[in-house]
Amino acid sequence: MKIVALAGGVGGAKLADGLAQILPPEDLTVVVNTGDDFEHLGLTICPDLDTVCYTLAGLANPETGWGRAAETFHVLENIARLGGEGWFKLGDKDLATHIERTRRLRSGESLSQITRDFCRAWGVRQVVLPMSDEPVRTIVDTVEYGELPFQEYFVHRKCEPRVKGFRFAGVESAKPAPGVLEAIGQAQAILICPSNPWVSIDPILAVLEPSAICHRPSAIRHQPSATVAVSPIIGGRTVKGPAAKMYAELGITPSALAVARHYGSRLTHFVLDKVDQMQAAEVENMGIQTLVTNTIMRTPEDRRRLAQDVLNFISPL
Ligand code: FO1
Repeated sequence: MKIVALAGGVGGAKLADGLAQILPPEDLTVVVNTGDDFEHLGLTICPDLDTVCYTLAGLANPETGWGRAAETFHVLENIARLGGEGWFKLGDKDLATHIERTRRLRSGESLSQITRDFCRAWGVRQVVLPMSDEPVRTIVDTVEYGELPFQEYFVHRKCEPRVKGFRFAGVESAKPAPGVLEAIGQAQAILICPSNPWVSIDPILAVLEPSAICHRPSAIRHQPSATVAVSPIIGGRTVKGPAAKMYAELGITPSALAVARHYGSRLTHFVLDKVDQMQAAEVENMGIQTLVTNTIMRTPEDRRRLAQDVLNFISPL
């Protein structure tokens, strides 16, 4: 079964890894958010793309989920000692990725080409695509500071400012990266990973729609048989990251149901955790089939089990 997974950072990377443990590599394409990319220390940093690639390559830091395993920070420590910026923790191995990617971007190569080559070098056999080769930058509108670039909000200010809204600068002129629409056209299902709906998945949807996955007759050519989302909100909270806080600050009670409503009529199927099973009926009332299962991914086996549950759920298609 050919699957296109839409993924942001750590949660998306974990489920993509679960799928990669089951599916033949040619059956999995991961389309990754680039809205939280930014320019830092003169380098182009693509955190979600790197998180997905490192995870699929078995190179990711198991404690943080982002960055490299067995990492050192000599370069950053020395930059900070010189008075430079040390708040974004770029490790020495990780820096090699950013330096080489930035060099190739500056010489005119596209992010998708570079990602394909890096994946080959790291032994990643699945297709990993940035959502777009054109820069899109997530801007977080906050009560305290007005608009903040994403990493300024997320890492530098530790998600503490209260959010009022989001925009994706550059999205109007950003096309899906080469291969994205083709993969969607051939997929039996689109899987929206348990990533942050506001800042990991919405930027991807903003690039893809209306041409790719909205369930309208005009898009029928590209329409996959199923669009399934896995809720990142479990018992009103997130395993990691500020999605629940964002829902609350935007006046929406954080819940799996809120996530299902967020994606709305795009969804044919929805996966929610056992602790939220009381919400399944209301999601079903929206005309969306539900699966209630364990969705927490602590171990590689958990990733595989959740991926298998999702595949079994949509496989009658
Ligand atoms: N997240 C943090 O909370 N603090 C960091 O210092 C940090 C550094 C970092 C370096 C490389 C990388 O690929 C990711 C990194 N992240 C860090 C994670 C990242 O900022 C976020 O998880 C994503 O942007 C949100 O999906």
